[in-house]
Amino acid sequence: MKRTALLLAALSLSPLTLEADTKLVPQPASMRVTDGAPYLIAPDAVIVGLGEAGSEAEVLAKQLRAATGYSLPVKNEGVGAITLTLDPKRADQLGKEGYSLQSNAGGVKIVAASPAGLFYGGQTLRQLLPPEAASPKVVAGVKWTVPVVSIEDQPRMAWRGFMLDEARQFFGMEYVKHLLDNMAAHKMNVLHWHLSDDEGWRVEIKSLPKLTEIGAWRGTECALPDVRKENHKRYGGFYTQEQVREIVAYAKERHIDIMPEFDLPGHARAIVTAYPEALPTKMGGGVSAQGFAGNVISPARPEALAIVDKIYDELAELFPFEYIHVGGDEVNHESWKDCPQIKELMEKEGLKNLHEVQVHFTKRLEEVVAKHGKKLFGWNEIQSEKLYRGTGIMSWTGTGPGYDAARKGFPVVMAPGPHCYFDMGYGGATGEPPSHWWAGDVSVARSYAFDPLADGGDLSADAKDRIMGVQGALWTEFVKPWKGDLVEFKTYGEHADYKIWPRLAAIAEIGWTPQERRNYEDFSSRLDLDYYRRLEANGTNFRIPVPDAVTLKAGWIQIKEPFPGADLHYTLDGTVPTEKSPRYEKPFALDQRDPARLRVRTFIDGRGSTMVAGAKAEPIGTWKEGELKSSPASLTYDATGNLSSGGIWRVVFRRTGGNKPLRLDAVSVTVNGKVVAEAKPGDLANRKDRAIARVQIPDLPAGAKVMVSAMLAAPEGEQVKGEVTLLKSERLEPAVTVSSTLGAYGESSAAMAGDWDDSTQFWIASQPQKGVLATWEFATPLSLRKLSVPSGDRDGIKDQLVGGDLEISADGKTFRKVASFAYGAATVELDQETKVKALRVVATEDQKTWVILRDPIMR
Ligand code: TNX
Repeated sequence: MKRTALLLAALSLSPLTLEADTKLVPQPASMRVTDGAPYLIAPDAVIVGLGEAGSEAEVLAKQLRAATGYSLPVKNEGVGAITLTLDPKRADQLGKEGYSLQSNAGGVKIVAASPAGLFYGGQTLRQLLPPEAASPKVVAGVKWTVPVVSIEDQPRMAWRGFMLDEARQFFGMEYVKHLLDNMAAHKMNVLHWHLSDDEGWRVEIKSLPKLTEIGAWRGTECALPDVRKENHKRYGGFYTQEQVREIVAYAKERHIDIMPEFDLPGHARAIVTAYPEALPTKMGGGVSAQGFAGNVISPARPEALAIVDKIYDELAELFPFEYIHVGGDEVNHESWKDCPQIKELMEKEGLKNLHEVQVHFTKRLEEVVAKHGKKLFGWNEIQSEKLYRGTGIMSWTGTGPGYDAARKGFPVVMAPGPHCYFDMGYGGATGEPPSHWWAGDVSVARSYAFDPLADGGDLSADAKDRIMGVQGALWTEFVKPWKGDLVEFKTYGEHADYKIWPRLAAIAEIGWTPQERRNYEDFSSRLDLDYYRRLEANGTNFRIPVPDAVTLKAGWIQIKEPFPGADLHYTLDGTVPTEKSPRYEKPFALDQRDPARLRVRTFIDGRGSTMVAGAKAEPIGTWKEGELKSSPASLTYDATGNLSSGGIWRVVFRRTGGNKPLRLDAVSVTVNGKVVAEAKPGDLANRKDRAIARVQIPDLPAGAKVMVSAMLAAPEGEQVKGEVTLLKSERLEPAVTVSSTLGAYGESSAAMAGDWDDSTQFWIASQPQKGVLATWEFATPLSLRKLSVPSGDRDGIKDQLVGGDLEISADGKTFRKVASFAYGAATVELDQETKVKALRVVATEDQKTWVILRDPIMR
């Protein structure tokens, strides 16, 4: 309520809202904007929907009535101020979902070859109106103007999807409708509804009542246990069949298809808790990626198959869309390995391994859905040459599995984690809510940078055509009410909105806009105040963007605004900026203050963003081609104002041109002419395209003049140029010895998991058995609050430890467990400062892959 009041106050003051808006998201395929008197919707305007366009005209009228409060009657003939025409003859030109929209002072004409096209034309019209047009309630005092434009538009890709995980959390009818509204406004057309997983089952199945009686509820008083220490007594919910039909119809009106997912045969703990007879008759071992044992149904057991068939019979009735998603990801095949029934099945069907058992199960489901006239979709793990070529493959572990499937003849949707998973953090700010981390930070820019067809160069035209589109995804393990220092979510939906918007706008544009019309600078200029006010007007709790870059250059602070005219406020003493803090207008001199204590936030209509802490140093200098020789040359740079406080710093010499290697022999730092730090040989690292020195800097006196000198050579050729930057370390980097009895791959070694160089790692060149993998012993005991040991490839999910513990020791002898590995890391926040002399990583399961261990992050 309070927020709405503030919003309205702000809107009535803002001149921006009286202006016509031509910044559309997604960007249309072609648009011409002409100067000229806009069209102003009059209170007595009539909307005409010729012939079959009538129902689309009614949908648009309903949306426009809500905000304008005008009656906007819909007629089937004559001329109206807004006219919708269905013209199948334009199909060649406009495609299945395209439209043309012409506006001038006299009104707006939308033409399309299909109802979907008319609908999208209507959504464009709403975006051409002031932001208040998105309000579900009447907003008085707005001039409902439409600029003069001529648009011809149609989508690049047929599948523009989003997946919501409602198994881990339950959002309910109102939230799903709200999500569908926003998806439709962004011209998205598939909601992939993840409705069952280890933590819950969410749809009434009349022939299997226990699925919802038992499977929809978890907590300390339920059969399905509590997860992630949420401490629920009884948490959950489900959709009745009637409610599902209501959602499907609501989506249909917005030209969105709903693809339900019931994850099988793994991720099935909710199902097997309700119906244990679906489990293997004899359980094998192992745990799933999320650490659950016994969450896989048995494809060899008649009771299990009967349950699956009943589920699919009712699903097929409920969901009219041509695809049903089987899941099929992250199946712990180990749980099948001891079951006599499965062995029997393998023998009978000639299945060579447990993956083939899953393929056999998937093939059977293909037949089940075919009986209902439908096709299957699944996560990329289901893929096999043996599957029907109508089965869709959803590529999530990267794009490789998607290209591979397209090459082999399967329809594909691309949803690679590093671009499409909104359960990852946005990055670039402090105070962000908890999130997954296995795919790295997924900034809006990183989402936007994805092109589903980019690396498919070697694909035939046919194979390329099989890549139907792109999909964003929100997994919801961490999506729940949450109160941080800077942002707060009172409901599950508020948190979901925060993680979805504006990242889903980036995905929408990938799917809709021709690749050659896409460009991030332009996109972010369209995610402006008006864009966010559209989201705000319908109650969407989007994430307010923080500045893209806060940089320090020669003692000056420069802040790059996240969108034109953003309201940025900062402090210089480490306190949290409010709207009363100084407003950033232009670059300012830091004047010896510590850049690490700079804080910046963005404000929109009284609401503040998370925070950028500290400034990133711009290069303190460069060297030109020819400046380096085969023998070391001496380079000296003024770092005053940049190297600004004591601690561990890295001096990074980065190559920006040429491809010859660098060799760094020495680095020293002087303060007021006196040497205060020198890099020791072990502190110098020469990488392919950079050389790095690590130096320990003492506290600096005020006003100190700081110089950095280096001996740098280009032994194989002088044709290299580059730049020099200073980076302050945010973590502890103590002297440590890492030991392991396991062999390392290639040039890696155990020591590389404690060399404080993020580009190296300890890569264990075998599948480790249960037991200690590595031990870190510190030269002197540390006092720690936070500790995390990452495992797996830095940029992906390769070679993560699955089933393992992190243990610490005060004396280096007796260890105690403090965290388990999940999604590639073991992380713990200790209740109090804790003495740690050593730590170690222990595998609690035999591993199925090689394992990578990296530098611990300690504070
Ligand atoms: C992997 S993506 C999963 C989900 C998790 C997600 C977290 C996929 C098919 N499986 O079960 O929620 O990672 O990012």
